[in-house]
Amino acid sequence: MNPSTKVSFRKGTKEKIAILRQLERKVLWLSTWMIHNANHLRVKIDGLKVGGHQASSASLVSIMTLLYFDILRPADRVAVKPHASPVFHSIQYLLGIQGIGQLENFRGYRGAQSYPSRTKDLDDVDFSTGSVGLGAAITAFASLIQDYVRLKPFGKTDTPEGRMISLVGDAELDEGNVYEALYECWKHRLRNTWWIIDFNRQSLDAVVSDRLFGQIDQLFRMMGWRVLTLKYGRLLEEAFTKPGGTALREWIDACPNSLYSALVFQGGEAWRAKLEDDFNSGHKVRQLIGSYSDDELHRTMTNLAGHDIGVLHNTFHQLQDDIPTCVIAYTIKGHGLPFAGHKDNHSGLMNSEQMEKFRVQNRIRPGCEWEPFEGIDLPQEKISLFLKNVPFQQQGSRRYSDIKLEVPSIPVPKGKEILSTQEGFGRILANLARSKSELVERIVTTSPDVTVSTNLGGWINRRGVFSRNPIPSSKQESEVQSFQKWEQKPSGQHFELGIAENNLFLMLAAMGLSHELFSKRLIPVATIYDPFIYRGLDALNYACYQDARFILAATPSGISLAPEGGAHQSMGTPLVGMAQDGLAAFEPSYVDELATIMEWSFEYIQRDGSGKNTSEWLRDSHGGSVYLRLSTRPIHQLTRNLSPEQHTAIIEGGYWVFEPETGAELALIYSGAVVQEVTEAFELIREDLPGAGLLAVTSSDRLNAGWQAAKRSRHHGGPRTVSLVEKLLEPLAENASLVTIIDGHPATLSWLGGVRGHCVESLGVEHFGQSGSIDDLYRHYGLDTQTIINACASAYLNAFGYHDR
Ligand SMILES: Cc1ncc(C[n+]2csc(CCOP(=O)(O)OP(=O)(O)O)c2C)c(N)n1
Ligand SMILES: [Mg+2]
Repeated sequence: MNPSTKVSFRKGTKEKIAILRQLERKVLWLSTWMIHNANHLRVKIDGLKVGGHQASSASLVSIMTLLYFDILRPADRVAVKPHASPVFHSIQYLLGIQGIGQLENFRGYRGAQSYPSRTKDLDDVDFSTGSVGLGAAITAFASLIQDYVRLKPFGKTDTPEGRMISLVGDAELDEGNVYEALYECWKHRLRNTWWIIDFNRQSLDAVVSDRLFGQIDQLFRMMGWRVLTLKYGRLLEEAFTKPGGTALREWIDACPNSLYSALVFQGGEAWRAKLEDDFNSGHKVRQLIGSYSDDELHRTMTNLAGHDIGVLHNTFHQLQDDIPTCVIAYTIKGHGLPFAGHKDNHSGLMNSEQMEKFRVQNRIRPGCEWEPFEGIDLPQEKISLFLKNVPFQQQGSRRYSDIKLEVPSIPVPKGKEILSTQEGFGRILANLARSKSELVERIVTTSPDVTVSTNLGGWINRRGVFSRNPIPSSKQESEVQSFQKWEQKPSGQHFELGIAENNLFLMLAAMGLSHELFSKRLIPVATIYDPFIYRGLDALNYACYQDARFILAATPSGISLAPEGGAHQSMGTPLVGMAQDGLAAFEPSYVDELATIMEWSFEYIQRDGSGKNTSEWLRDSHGGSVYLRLSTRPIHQLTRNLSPEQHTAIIEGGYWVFEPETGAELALIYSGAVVQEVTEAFELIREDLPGAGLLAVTSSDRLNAGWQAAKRSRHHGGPRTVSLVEKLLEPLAENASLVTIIDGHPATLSWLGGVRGHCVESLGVEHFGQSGSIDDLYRHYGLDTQTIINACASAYLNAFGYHDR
């Protein structure tokens, strides 16, 4: 389909376009004023600039005006380019969804956010944006999830499908994750997705390369997208039909981006001078431009399609099918503002004089700057009525919720005495696959090409791989003996992804918001190799920031994967788990601990602040996502029945495996797969120090969070809460020593020394990369039994003043 840029409208449409043009001007005014107000008129407290992006916002005003006031339907979901946040909030304000106080307080504490935020803004943000590229890609994954949900019995509905729309800055296309997403989503036959590229040919630092345009076009087409390029507005199209028009068009097409930008900034006189330079007197172009005043010439030469409501209207109304569509809309950064086209305008702010001129130009009376109808040339009732009937608005709230699904009890897998936590995880899921409950129906697993090696095979053999259309295996395929029976069907409950970890986290973001976007809750469970969390870290952070809910099982982890490869050893991930907001991190040693944690996780990821919770002062009532750091190291499992108190302690972060005697002078504290060496060392140490304690930390993250929260509560005069870790360490002598051990960075557990001022020796991994057996590596990196004993001796001696503390 080629969009027709010839614009002729019926009477009703003409009226609508006239109203949209008024709103376009209003939105430009409000977004520009909002930034000006925040920077120049609000009381400055700390002398910092507030910032905001007037030019970047202006670039998208026409497109967003058309979309929000005419094209969008309630089921559509939009990711708005981060720097167009003021445009978004202005539109929401005119639609009555955003308060004036929020606009006045743009970028202020609890005001409208710098970048659209699902969690911090009060208006109707569908997807947060900020880290460029991620907002572009998430809509594609959301579209896949929309299909997934609607094909399941629990998601069947007659309501229309939504279109997942990204408003993308052109420089965002430099981000690799965009292409990873395009490729992945092509594999899954993406539909109902529009990416609208704000093609202003400027990034933050510079004007972009002229050669870029053709590449973008081809890239999208290669991935099965329809590409619509909207270059010229109707004034230019009209000019092209006149004598000299073809030559003018060729001149513009050949004009380097940097020259075009400079002329946009310089205005009518400069356009004329340059064109007169390039065309001899007597040339038809000379006659053509001679028919325009300087102002008219400037208006015509800057009349790009991305600022022409008529052309945009025509284009978007033609998009009625579900083919993924990339619209490359030519725009001007700063369009309609004094620094339009200036190459350094990204963070440019209009000064007070320019703003005053702009106010007069918009017919805004002083003191009426926030008035929604001020300066509008049409009767107020007409605009009010139009706004009331905007299709996007008709449904009321577009943020859904879904019921909480009851969690079945998760028994500890039986039948094997020696088991790794990774294998235990696989068995727990395989057992769930055999069971029946609504929660299990809602589980959707996903993995970036490490499905088999992270033990999801058993689950998939029973539940199948998701595909929009059933894909039967050929006779030959069926005859090949394999443990993996991957049936591909619409009822499948596993989303198989290619290797790119960014895609995994964007997929989790989309899956984990399904209850709010599509009104049906999913229970996403993903697996990844622990070290590759780093590869997708920004996307993980992005998912958590949006409050998406999921369980991430990362395995193998640490150096305990041993011969499998030094390069894959992860040591910093426990710290990632502790530091990541919205993610509760666990590192169990035994599979019974893991079963306890998983049962709790299935419920925790569904919390929303409304239910009762066990400990008011953690983030427990709100809930979040869960990170399980698992190991491939086989561990001799304990035969024990955990008490309810132990269950609680495992969730809160730790429990004494051997309680210390009151006044004990030493405690060994460990997490995860090192339990074997620690237990051996502990048995030997107890011969000399029978009162010593052995503490299992199942979640340094939650143990620490509980401690921080209790301190905060006490500092702020709240309840005199004592945290679990403070209680746990209470029996120890004041001068006792702690020896902490983890197959990860030692800082993960060293903070425990600060709880009661104990001396601490922390063992862990600070360097990595050597392959070998577990024994070799534990010796090499100092996690073996002997090193633990030595550390205990040294800590003990330290505590009694034999060494310097
Ligand atoms: C991942 C990431 N890197 C860098 C930035 C800083 N940054 C913000 S906007 C921008 C350039 C944006 O250019 P473009 O996408 O073309 O938007 P425009 O302002 O031109 O509309 C950069 C580098 C960011 N927000 N996110
Ligand atoms: Mg740009």
